[in-house]
Amino acid sequence: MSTLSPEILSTLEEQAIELPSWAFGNSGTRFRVFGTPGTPRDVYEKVSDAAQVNRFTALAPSVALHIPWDKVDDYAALRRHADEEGVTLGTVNSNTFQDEDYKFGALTHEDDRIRQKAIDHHFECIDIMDATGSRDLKIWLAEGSNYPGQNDMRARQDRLHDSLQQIYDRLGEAQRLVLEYKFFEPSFYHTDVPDWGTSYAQVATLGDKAMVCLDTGHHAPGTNIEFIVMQLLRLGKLGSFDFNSRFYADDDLIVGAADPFQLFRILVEVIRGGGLNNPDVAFMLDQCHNIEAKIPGQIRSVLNVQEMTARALLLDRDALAAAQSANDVLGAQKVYMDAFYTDVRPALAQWRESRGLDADPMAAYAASGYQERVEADRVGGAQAGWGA
Ligand code: PSV
Ligand code: MN
Repeated sequence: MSTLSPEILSTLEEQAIELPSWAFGNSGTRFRVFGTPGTPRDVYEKVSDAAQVNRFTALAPSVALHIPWDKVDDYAALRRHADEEGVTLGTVNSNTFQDEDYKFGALTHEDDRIRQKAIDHHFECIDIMDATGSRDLKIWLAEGSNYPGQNDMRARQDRLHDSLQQIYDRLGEAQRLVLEYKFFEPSFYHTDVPDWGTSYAQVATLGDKAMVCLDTGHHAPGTNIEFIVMQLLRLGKLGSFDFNSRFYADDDLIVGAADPFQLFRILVEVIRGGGLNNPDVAFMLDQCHNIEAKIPGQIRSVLNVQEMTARALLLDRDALAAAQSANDVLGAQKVYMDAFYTDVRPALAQWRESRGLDADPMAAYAASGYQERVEADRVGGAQAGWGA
């Protein structure tokens, strides 16, 4: 008998996880970016690679773009290409961290010319969203300062609000802005949007179409991320996840690799707060594959999210509620851990086959010949990468 009920399976069937276009390009550290045969040279090839992940998992129907990395002349043509590959174009990520002008800030910059340039970049992103049919504009800001006293932090918050308001006012009816926070890096003393509270405070003043983006790698070690998930869902402001995992800093490793139990705890709160398969709460990956193969790295990632969602759905909420209201500490913990320790992989493999998918998407991709084909075809040109 399957460990997963028909109700759980039909919930899982709805799951959708957006892939980042940059995961298919080369990436690395400041020490070295290693090239890989077959790496896409442009966004068309990135979209084709992303489509492979969806083909073998039915979990990843959309691809997030990064501007200007994925800029093209004809977005209608890119949209058609995505459509032919069976995916859609998703979140548009802005970029205010690679231009000389942004050395001391962008949306918070005290020079009006530079701040306007950063605002205009977001207007351009919204124009692109109109052409691609994307709903979400994701804003992650690198700005902050490196030394105490370097900047007036308060004035920067005020300018940030003003900039975000101008961007927000440009959004279409069905479009949203999600503001991502990160506690440090590249700024080392203060960051203008360092935590969920700051992101929440900024988006709350903008309006209903502005939400918080929670990147799981953007917290200090030991942070109780599931508490933040609970609170943002409670406040109706959790707009999206950037899933990945970390050992030390913003490692952007495969989600569920460093701490599978943390992923379970997060998904338990997502389900508790009504955030699963809820269009208001977008699931995305934000990862880089510095040394492992990229397409299988993304396949592994979406499967990890699916497997942990299945375990979280197995949680016996009635038994947990009974133990909680009896203050049965050990009983509650047993119910919680029983779900976490249930191996759902055989049941998911069986279910995949019943839906016409391969039981083992990793093996099926490896046997498909796609990798060999792109390695042979993608000769010449400049390989795409994070930051280019
Ligand atoms: C930089 O830390 C970062 O990883 C953010 O998490 C963004 O979501 C991503 O880059 C894309 O800009
Ligand atoms: Mn992110």
